[in-house]
Amino acid sequence: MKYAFPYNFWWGSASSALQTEGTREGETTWDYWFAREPNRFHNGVGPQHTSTFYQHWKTDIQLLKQLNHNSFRTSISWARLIPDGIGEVNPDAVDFYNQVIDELNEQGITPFITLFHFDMPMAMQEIGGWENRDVVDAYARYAQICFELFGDRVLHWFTFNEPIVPVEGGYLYDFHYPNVVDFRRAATVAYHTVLAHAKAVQAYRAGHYAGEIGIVLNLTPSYPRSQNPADVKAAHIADLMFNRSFLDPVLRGEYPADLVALLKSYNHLPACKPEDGFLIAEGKIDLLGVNYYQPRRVKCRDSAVNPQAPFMPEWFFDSYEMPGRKMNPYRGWEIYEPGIYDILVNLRDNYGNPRCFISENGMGVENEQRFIENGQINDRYRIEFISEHLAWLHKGISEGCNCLGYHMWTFIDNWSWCNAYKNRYGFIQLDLETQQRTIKKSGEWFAATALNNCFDKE
Ligand code: BGP
Repeated sequence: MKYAFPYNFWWGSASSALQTEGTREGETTWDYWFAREPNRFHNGVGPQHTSTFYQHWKTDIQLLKQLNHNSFRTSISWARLIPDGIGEVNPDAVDFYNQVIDELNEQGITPFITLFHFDMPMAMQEIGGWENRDVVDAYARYAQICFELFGDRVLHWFTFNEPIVPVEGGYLYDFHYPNVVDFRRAATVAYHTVLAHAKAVQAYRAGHYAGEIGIVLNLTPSYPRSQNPADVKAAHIADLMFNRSFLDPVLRGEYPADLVALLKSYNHLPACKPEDGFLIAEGKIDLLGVNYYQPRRVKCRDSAVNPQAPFMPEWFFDSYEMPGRKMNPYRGWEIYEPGIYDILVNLRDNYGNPRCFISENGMGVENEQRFIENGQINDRYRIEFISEHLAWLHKGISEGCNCLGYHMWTFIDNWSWCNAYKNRYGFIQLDLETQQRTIKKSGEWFAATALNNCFDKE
């Protein structure tokens, strides 16, 4: 069958500043944490050793072109642009981002720019990070500076990438700095992130820029083990905590009433100010980026909660391993292609069918050198992964979902937070020793699909 996509469909990939650029003076939480606990990073590789985009941006953009990208998302590093978070703007950073943005535009690749992709300037973390409302204001200033500097040539802005992840990693589950385990603080961080988002949207609207502004959310659908009401309730609460805690404010301009009621009943609501509600309502977006990697499967808890244990989302559900599930064993994530369709249908039916696109989807695989044939990685599994997801996305579009594009994670193998270079995601193989870039089979497949705006599959 032939899967054809709408005219002007966005074909591209996503990356982030910290994971690709390298060579940075402004310190982030990642640099700080790595200096103290290098053992927490796979093979002791830290965030200064990434895929050298700072040096190779021009030739890398040529590679994007070879992959027939018409769009590409990356982020601006707040710590590179304003090293202490609040003070002087670094002119070298302005030059660098100007050059990247101009070159992308010149090559016919529309730049999509994220303002915050997990990389908090350390100076901001030192005063409390997202727990401190002063950091919200500092972020709003940083966003405004970016709009003023680059807003004439960047027409697609994203305030945050996966804002729930720093909440989960940094304040609940110990996989980001500052490694806190405390639900109330987590809720405050999430809440202040929504306020920061809304302030950036407000600043963007006030500046009357030509483009649009949105956010990128990892909408991990919550599937109940069964239709038993106890399982359905468990899935509903997981959905409220992990998806709707951001989705509802940015699309509806308010929090779900049952999430507020739940947190209130456990005395875990963050401190609010009376004017916050108005601000959140102003934070409604023009465009939603959806990152989709895996589903979340839950069931009702088997055991009673230990009242001595810290309050956690898992007080309300257990995770559920569906028999026969398909796994990506390297990342430990389930692969469930219909999830992409379910997300789009949910947006269509429950959120007014917003303009959206798949902003990340991808498959990290370990030790890909074993698949080299005639000097090239033959990553058939990745082609299968993409085409299966695209088939479900296509079905969504044919049923009226407003999905405008598909971006892969990622274009060149890059540094991956605590996993560093363990799992490779790129269309292009990176040789860590020589920094040489070689297109994988999946890159060729994607280039052909983007060029033809369609692909064939049985
Ligand atoms: C997303 C992030 C990316 C990227 C990707 C792959 O959550 O937005 O930054 O890292 O996941 O995940 P990982 O690197 O953890 O394997």
